[in-house]
Amino acid sequence: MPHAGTIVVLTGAGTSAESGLATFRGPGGLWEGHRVEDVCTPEALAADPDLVHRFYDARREALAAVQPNAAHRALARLDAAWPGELLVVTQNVDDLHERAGLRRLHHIHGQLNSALCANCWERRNWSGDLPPGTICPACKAPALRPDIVFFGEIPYGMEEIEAALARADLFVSIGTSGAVYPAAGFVQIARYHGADTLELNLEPSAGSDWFADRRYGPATELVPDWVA
Ligand code: BJW
Repeated sequence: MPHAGTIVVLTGAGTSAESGLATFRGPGGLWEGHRVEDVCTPEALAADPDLVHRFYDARREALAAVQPNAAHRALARLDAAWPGELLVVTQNVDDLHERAGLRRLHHIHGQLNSALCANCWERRNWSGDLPPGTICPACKAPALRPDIVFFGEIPYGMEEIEAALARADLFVSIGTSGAVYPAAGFVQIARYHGADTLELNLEPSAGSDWFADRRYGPATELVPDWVA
């Protein structure tokens, strides 16, 4: 049971794994068939837009076929019931938290169901395929790309997130490997400012030593137990 006024929760690919979406690293991971530098950098997008757009079209299609799981639903219950401040920061580009009913949510790495104009930087909802060269309805440039934060790009909302971490009483990390910054450093920021820290994961993450409390198992069991 959460016991603090301000809670910041960080979620990663492990939160959606039991819905049927592959995680990134490890056996069976999303990048097994793709080199990360082929699909997930601005340079790769410029060099081979067809490959990158196809990769995200396939991810968007996979997302349409899956449903939120018990971990997403438990966080939505926490959101509905928690009278204090709550911010769920997700690294996931899926929309399973929203579909479970979570409202206090921030997508730090962008969203599959969104497109970004590389000319005017307007973001808009997007469903279905997004071929390279798609015209931006706002500025008319053929510059719509997946609204995804690639390596070397600045994650969304860092100022708001760092402020929330600084006043957090509790920081909880769920289903993330702790391999990608800045999210991997959130536990250190929260600790520095005096928050309690809890890791919920299938196995210890790269940053597990930073957490005061650690529980290991599937997110669909750990998260409902924690929220109950
Ligand atoms: C379960 C489970 C179950 C499984 N139940 N658990 C050197 C040092 C430090 C930093 C850098 C460096 N060189 C470069 C950098 C920066 C770079 C970085 O971190 N690189 C590292 C590789 C070292 N970062 C960036 O470039 C970022 N931008 C940046 O830093 O800008 C500068 C700046 C920052 C802040 C302010 C101002 C300026 C951008 C990073 C963008 C990451 N993008 C991706 C792709 C998104 C699109 C897509 O989905 O395709 O985001 S990479 C990928 O990794 C994706 C994820 O969100 C992210 C994290 O992955 P996640 O979620 O942790 O998944 P996995 O697969 O790694 O782990 C799954 C976990 O789940 C495991 O732990 C399992 O055990 C667990 N699990 N089943 C519970 N059932």
